Amino acid sequence: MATQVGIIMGSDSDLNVMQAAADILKDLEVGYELTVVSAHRTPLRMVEYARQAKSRGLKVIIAGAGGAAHLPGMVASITPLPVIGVPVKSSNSIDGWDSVLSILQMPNGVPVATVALNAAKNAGILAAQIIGVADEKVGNNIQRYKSDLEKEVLKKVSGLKEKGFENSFD
Ligand code: RP5
Repeated sequence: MATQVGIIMGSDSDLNVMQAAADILKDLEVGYELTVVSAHRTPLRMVEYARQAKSRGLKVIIAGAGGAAHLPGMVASITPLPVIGVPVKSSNSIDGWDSVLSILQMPNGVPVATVALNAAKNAGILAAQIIGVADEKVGNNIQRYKSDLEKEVLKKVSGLKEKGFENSFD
């Protein structure tokens, strides 16, 4: 399976959150790589990673960081690839808000598709959806994933009915 998504994070302490992106990409049969790239501690590695990402064959980058989270935005400023940012509620974070705002509030011209706090799973799904536009197998896997979600909810609807909660809709 070709590696199409690069998952990077500011520290290995982000892995407990970022693992969810790797897990869902595996489920959706999207090839990924995962490593630590720190905007503040390894700025030259960050520049090189971003510069080489497209020529190495990546299609999407998922970047997670906590606190003063500059990694997703800086990578997006260098690469032409779409960057999905995952704000991480880290040990140096003030309730996650610093990370959310650092990743979300990008200037015009340099977008980062920011998911919810710690929502690495959604970042993985979004990356797969982007890949799935041109990759039929991945696109079909996304369709299946969505229909499984629907089935799960409908099971919950039946569960509520079985408990005696009625509605006039179904
Ligand atoms: C950020 O600082 C990292 O992304 C991480 O969320 C946070 C803390 O890093 P460590 O001190 O745990 O390495 O740059």
